[in-house]
Amino acid sequence: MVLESAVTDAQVRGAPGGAVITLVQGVSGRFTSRLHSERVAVQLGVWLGVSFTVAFVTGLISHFMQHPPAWMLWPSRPVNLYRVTQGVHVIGGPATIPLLFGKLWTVYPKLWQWPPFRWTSYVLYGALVIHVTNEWAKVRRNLWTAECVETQEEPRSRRRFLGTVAAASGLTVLVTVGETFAPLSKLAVLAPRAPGVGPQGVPVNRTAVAAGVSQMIRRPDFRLVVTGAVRSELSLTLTELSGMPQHTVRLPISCVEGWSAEAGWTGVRLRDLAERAGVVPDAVMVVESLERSSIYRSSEVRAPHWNDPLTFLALRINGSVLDPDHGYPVRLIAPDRPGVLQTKWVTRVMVS
Ligand SMILES: Nc1nc2c(c(=O)[nH]1)N[C@H]1C(S)=C(S)[C@@H](COP(=O)(O)O)O[C@H]1N2
Ligand SMILES: [Mo]
Repeated sequence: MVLESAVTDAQVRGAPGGAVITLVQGVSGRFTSRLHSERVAVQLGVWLGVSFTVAFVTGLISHFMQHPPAWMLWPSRPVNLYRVTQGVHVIGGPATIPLLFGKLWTVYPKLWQWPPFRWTSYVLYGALVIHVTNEWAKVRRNLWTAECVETQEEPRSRRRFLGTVAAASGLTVLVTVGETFAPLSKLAVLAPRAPGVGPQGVPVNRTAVAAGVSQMIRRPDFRLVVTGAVRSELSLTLTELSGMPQHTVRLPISCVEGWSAEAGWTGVRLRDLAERAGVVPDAVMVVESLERSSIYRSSEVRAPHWNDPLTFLALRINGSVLDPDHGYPVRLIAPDRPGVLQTKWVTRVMVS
């Protein structure tokens, strides 16, 4: 949980940032290494520009998927979109650090200009754009023009340096990517969770005990209620819910922490429940958990998602009844959606 909010925060604040904006320019006489050069700085700058752009855009996607303004309707397809954008966001973050250190070292003479205050990712990215615009002449001179000065430094040491930075970056990807790419899960020493590790082969962030629901979810008078702006309110026992048409789908849980894990989910389509209750097509549904106090105890399901035939109130995972930690007796599972919005221990659907 701590990690989870840290990740979300970092997305918004754009760590590990401030440094880049001050990085610039050339060589001061006191710094003798040929790697304190404009050319190396430009090459690393291009890599950094790409990785910052990717981090910024995927961070915005995650932020607005979790907290969409009223006018914003996220698509429910492709089903793995969020899994990919958030995987890239979290796994790409650490990979940027070696690039950043490489560039910091290259422009070391300028380092004392480090800003003494914190940037938001927006300010940071805006500043980065200004920086790149300012430095554009150098980029052109060093990357694309024939006058490109191989004599400026010994090319072999430059290549070795850039190679080392790239390798360090690649290594951090290698030891994280297993959190979402199962074949490399054994290498995922930097990952908070690994696919396949957890009850029923799927990782868990918040257990039923931690959420304080382990007694409530076993009560024989459990009901799933569909209420609010409906033609006829529903109040279904577990037996009635299992008596409705059951479907199976393979969908991932894609946590904002960057890990993701796919599973087979079986249950009732949310749109079948909506139809039975008589819900208007553009209604907003709020799925509520038995969990009492948590920011993840409910989540909003807007029309593109609840109309999607892949959006379920799931009763089973990989063929067996949900483990308490996966949301027994009922949990939401929907395509292209952050894990934080895949509400567990669902007992009520409020329609508005
Ligand atoms: N009620 C409730 N639902 C919740 C959570 C929670 O803390 N409470 N955690 C969410 C988060 S952050 C994730 S990543 C997924 C994880 O689902 P899993 O534990 O089945 O893998 O559940 C989501 N659903
Ligand atoms: Mo999550």
